[in-house]
Amino acid sequence: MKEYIELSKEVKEAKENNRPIVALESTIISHGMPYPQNVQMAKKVEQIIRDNGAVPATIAIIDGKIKIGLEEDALELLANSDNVAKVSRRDLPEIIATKQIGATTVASTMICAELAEIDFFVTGGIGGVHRGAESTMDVSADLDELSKTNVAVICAGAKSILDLPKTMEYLETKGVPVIGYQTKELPAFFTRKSGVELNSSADTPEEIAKTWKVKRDLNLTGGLVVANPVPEEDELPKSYIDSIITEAVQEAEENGIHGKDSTPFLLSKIVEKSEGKSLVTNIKLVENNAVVGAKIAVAFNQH
Ligand code: PSU
Ligand code: MN
Repeated sequence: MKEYIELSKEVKEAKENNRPIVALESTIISHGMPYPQNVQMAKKVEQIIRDNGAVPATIAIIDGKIKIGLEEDALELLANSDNVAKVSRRDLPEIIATKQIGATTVASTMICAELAEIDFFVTGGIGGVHRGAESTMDVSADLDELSKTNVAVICAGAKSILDLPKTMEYLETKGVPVIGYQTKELPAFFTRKSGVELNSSADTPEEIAKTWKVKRDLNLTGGLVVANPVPEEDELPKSYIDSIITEAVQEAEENGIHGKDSTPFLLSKIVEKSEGKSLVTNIKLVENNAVVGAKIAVAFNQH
């Protein structure tokens, strides 16, 4: 298995010195944001993690290897090439075997992080049950991954391109804890509120680190979601973004967009329709998640 995994120098040193490490995904770079904001975001988020006492490990597939920790040229390649595959669990073996460039989703980043023994992973939003899933059966592989792979994911909830109540039902069925960070309500990515009440909330990174430790000690297989709302000053007005999302979902339907193309299509439509406002908020919330994720990893490391 080791033959497929390659750690960057920074990550290797962090492992040798038992330092806290935070994984980052690359689909958000290649398929979630336009260039050059995507690569700027990726670098800044890595720096925020360092500034908060942890070591960043952005994950991607390059040259037949799972790269754990990327140099600047690799980040640039992922951000600005048009032949980057979107790699979920299904795609991982093929993309490695055929030596394609692959950007990892939440699901495959969790798999790779677990292989590299990294417990914490920061991103923007997780995939979920899509609106209309009762007819399309479009449910992100991220949700199943959360039920079986031992990585805690720090995010700003999920976009309301998804059906949030159904997403929560699915996670409940699969036994995945969703902990609101300083909130009792599931955040909806661009907005702090969704109207969906949470079963758990925590006020400090230490509390989350403790819960994670107990989950691991009990061998309760699977991940955990930390739902961290976008800062108040960066959130978008709910009615404004909701109407844009509804339009985007409708256009996806009219264009017959489905499968792995669905989420990237919706994300880029939302950026286009909001004239970039959604992108600004998206970047801010990932940065905010990086602060919290690094603090949780640091707290866990002290146990
Ligand atoms: N949601 C976002 N930004 C993203 C994604 C989701 O707000 O970039 C990406 C993540 O990589 C996530 C993936 O794992 O989309 C989900 O895709 P799908 O719905 O095809 O499972
Ligand atoms: Mn899907």
